[in-house]
Amino acid sequence: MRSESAPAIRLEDYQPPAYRIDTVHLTIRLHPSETEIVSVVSVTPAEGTATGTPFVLDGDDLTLRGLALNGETLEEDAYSVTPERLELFSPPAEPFELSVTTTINPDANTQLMGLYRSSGTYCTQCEAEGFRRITYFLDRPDVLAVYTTRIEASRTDCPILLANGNPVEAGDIDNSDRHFCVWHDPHPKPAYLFALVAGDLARVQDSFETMSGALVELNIFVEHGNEAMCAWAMDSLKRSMRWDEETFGLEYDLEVFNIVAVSDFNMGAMENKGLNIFNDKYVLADPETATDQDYANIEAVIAHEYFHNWTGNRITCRDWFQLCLKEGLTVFRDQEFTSDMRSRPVKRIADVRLLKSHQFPEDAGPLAHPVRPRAYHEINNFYTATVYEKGAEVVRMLKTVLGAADFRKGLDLYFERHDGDATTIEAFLACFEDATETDLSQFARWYEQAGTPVISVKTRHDPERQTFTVDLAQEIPPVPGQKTSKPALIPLRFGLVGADGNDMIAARVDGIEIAGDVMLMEKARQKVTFSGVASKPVLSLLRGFSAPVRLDQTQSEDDLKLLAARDSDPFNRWQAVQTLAMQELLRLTQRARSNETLDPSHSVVEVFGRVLQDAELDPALKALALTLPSEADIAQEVGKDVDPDAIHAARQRLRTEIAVRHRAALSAALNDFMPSGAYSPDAQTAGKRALSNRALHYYAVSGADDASEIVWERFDGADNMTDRIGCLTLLTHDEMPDRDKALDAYRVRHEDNSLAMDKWFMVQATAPGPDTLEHVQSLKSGSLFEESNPNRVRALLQSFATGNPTQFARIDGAGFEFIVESVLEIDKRNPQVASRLLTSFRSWRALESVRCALAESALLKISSCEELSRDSRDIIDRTLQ
Ligand code: B3K
Ligand code: ZN
Repeated sequence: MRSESAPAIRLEDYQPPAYRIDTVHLTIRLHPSETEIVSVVSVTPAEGTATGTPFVLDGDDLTLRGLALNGETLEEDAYSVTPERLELFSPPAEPFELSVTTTINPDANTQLMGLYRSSGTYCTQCEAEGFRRITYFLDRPDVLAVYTTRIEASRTDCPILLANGNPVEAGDIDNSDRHFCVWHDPHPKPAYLFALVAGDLARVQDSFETMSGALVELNIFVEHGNEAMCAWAMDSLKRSMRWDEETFGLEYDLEVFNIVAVSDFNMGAMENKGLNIFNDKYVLADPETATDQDYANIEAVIAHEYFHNWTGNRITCRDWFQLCLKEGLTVFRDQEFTSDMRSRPVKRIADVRLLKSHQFPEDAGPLAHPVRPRAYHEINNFYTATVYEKGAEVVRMLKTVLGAADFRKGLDLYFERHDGDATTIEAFLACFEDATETDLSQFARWYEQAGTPVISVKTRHDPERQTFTVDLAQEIPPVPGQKTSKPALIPLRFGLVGADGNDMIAARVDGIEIAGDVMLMEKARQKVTFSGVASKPVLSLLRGFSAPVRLDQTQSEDDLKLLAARDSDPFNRWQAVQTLAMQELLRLTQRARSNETLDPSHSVVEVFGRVLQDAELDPALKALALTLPSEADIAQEVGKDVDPDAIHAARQRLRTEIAVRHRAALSAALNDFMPSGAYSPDAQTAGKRALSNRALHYYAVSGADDASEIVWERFDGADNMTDRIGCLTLLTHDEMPDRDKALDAYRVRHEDNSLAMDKWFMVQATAPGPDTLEHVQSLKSGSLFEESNPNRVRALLQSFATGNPTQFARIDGAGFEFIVESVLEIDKRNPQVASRLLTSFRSWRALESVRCALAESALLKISSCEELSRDSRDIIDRTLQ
């Protein structure tokens, strides 16, 4: 007997709550194994609620210790209780006060949802449904209450006591070691934004003056000894606060803003009101342990959580189906922040790479769902690339369709109209419709339909009539459970590039509406004709990746080369290089499958040489252009009957050919771009470092006599983590002579730093060598692996399953077996981490038949398991459907 799926929750079944909770007074007496929570809530029947309607509260793994209504202990026949539910059969028709006492065991909480301890620090994670693991409550985002939280704990163990809002009172309790602190949050909020932290933490303090002159105290709390690693996070926070004021007029609204870094956390960070809790990976940085990418990630995640204060907290979601209302919009906002802080084109390319590598496969596989899903079994499984990244693309398209000024008008109206609300996508779109008198009903389909639209493109030039015609057709490939799909409104930014690389000035004579340089495609098939086009242009379509679609367009190598060299849109320049590389990689993959000699095209290899030597290209962009599509990207493009070994062979072959052919230029680049002076994480210096490391990546396989020596010396002499880990990756992945020596040296150097050690695990887990699986298995049973730490699990197991296609999908099936066993083990302690790991099978049906059958039998093993969490049951059922 296998465990059954939980019933689906459906958007169409949404009912407003029968009762309101206006205020919550919590008293939390912390104890490692027996924490007591007294929750006093003031309850009012909602308008229209019939007298005597039962009051039903959510719980999860709770023990009820006391229950009183308006101060009187409730008779046992007045309610029923289980660990998952508390029901008052016939509550008063008038407003009433309910006092609920529960006890919980933070030390036994291995799920890391609700209240738990991480390295001795008490902390909480309540989104999506963790508050019900603390006390019985109406744990749904449309119940907004004002919270007052009193925390009591041992002063020795927990000198720091934090909750949401502002601190209002603190003191000792009866001359004991125990003390208390009371926090009050004046902003009504849903329970998922509740937070509490207590521990012995160091404080890094700063302040910020808001645009209206209020002084906000800023604190970052970390483990003692890590204070010096908070400077970047603090700087990022202050820049985020200023940016939101300058860009959207949005100001912070409490006296204090606290950030706490913890080492055991299921995801990146959490935007609890006034008390953001972070995975320490997104707070701590110094040149010795953090890469340039880490610095960029910290900046982005700090900004993202801060921006939630308005998009998520002040305006929250009515129900969890509306998750993209806060997540898509907030990702869009953090992307814009990074674009303003750094290079806009580089950020756009990075975001599109992420979208294509994470969201496109999700949309093309069994886990596909609309940006706003209509049903779920376990909401934690919907914090996906589709909700976040595609959700952000939809907001970006809205801006493109409306134009920047009208977009801002709509957003201003949203903040004005919905401040304090728990609302919906419909209400969000209505603000843009009302502010700009635009009908967005067709645009709304982006929220409703799963699947990545494919746009087929054909062009015709008529030299006699001097016209240029573009024929377009849009279609969403079949998605499981989605019967039909309707044409979406697709904004296509474009240019007609002349032989000199300049954009031609051409007038539209017929067809699709064009606003500025954007075609607004509305129908399934549409064409557009331009006049005054004397010579044949090259169509540069989807500039800046103006819509999350795939293009089905055949362009000649010459046309792509022109775009690669001259397109005025930096994104499409990068894209053209990638397309050329991808076409070549597909050809080489096919050869490898039929065991033919792999002979890369001379002219494609030349394109890389030209990029390398282009004196005008920004180094960061150049580094990106020189990065070949990943093996997973190629697999996606191959689409079906995927053979990871053939893909790997093809990619290695092209990389080596580029390296050998351009050895001299690479040698120059690796020195020319190596930044000198003290380490700085700024975008420009980081871009140079990226280029120098990219050059080294090729140089290492160029056959140069001094390659091994250079890589080792750079590794050994590195004064920053970016260079050190770059070299360690090369030494490990390319099995260079100093590999073991380097891995040992790294371990000895960083043994005490868990985040740096995660990188050590990740580098080894993603090495393509034939024995990596066995090596990963031994690392997993070794003393340095920590099963209870989600970062470590992700560093070793998730990176193996998602970043090592040849070993994960090994032809003997052992890679699949290993991950399945790991999922089953982890599922017992932490379902969220397990179910996330399980999603690494999402593209299993695209594999060639032998591997596909092996994957299926591994997955069936999970499916037949009797005791599976709801999280993993949901993923396995959908993966196998
Ligand atoms: N809102 C949180 C994610 C919560 C995930 C719950 N399983 C972080 C963020 O998106 O900012
Ligand atoms: Zn978010």
